[in-house]
Amino acid sequence: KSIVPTADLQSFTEYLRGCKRIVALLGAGISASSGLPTFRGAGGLWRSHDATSLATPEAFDETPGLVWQFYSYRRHMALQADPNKAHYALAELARRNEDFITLSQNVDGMDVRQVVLAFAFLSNKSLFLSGLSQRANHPVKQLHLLHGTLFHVKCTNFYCNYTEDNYTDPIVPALEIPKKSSGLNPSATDKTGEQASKAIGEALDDTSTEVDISDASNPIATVAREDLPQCPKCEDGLLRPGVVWFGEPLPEKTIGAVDKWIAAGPVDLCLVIGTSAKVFPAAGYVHEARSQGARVAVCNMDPNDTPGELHYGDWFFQGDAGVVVPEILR
Ligand code: BJW
Repeated sequence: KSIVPTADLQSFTEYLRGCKRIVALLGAGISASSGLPTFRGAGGLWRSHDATSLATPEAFDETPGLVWQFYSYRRHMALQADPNKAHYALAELARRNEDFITLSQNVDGMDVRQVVLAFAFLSNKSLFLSGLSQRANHPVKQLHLLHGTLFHVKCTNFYCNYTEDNYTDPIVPALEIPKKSSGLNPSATDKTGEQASKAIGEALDDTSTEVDISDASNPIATVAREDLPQCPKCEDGLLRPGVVWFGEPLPEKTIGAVDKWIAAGPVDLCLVIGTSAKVFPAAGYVHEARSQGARVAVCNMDPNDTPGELHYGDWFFQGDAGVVVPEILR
């Protein structure tokens, strides 16, 4: 049974059928459907820290160990998450319509150029390595990662330009997520030594045995600066995640490509999915599309999280993006 009101669904699908130029702005809510945490509201706390307070150059300067623990945890989670039905529905829309672009604020993916390389060189492995939208087979030319990716790292030394793609989990041993005691002891069981070590190996591979370090009641060790990822080129700077923090510019090429697409003609429809639309310049694209005459369709769990006010002719679809998006794009 559909959770989307029939009248809204009908008027939306009729309008969608006539649309040529469509832009979707994605936020953490779409990945929440795949089990990844959001930034604001419920789920916006990492240990006792507001997630947005860790996403700043100042936080990295002051407490690089804590900030790396936060990002290392998120890299680990993103590598294990699977795309959900919303990612697949958007990928399908992109395949049907070359004039549809997705602007993702999420960093669980990788740079478009690198996805192409990964597909060429790694074949099946790339399915594991790339981000949620890419793994749902979203055409890469139509996908723009506004806030970078967790799997790109760069040197913090102003005079060094070192960058690399890095999927190693953990990126350095000091950032390994501790395991709970498995409770298995080969000598205390009636298993053979081989059976017991296999059971222990399985238990150690099982993420459910990991300590949930996002929960502040579980203690974590302080990681010393010298144990954090170091730049192999200048051998002086720390490496940092290649994401866009507050106060930093968005990737120039990405913004250039998006601005060119926006300028190429009026946008008919703007989908705003799982984002509080509070962060600029990303949220500004909704206003820009609207100023060109686009109608706006918002999908969010929270009816109060909309980009400014909804206007006459806009739609609000309340619910889990993983359920609502495939329904409205069917
Ligand atoms: C569900 C759901 C489910 C849950 N289904 N829904 C203009 C005006 C005012 C301020 C500014 C401005 N222009 C720039 C600024 C400053 C600043 C800014 O915007 N500040 C605001 C807070 C006011 N912007 C910047 O600093 C940007 N840089 C910049 O402007 O540079 C200029 C410059 C030019 C030249 C030289 C130098 C500088 C950079 C912004 C970077 C944002 N970075 C982060 C961290 C990225 C790395 C990381 O991931 O750790 O990006 S912050 C964080 O917020 C992250 C997100 O991408 C971004 C947006 O969050 P999002 O995705 O909307 O998440 P939530 O949690 O807020 O919302 C989730 C939503 O989902 C909620 O609504 C839920 O209800 C919903 N939901 N489950 C559907 N299952």
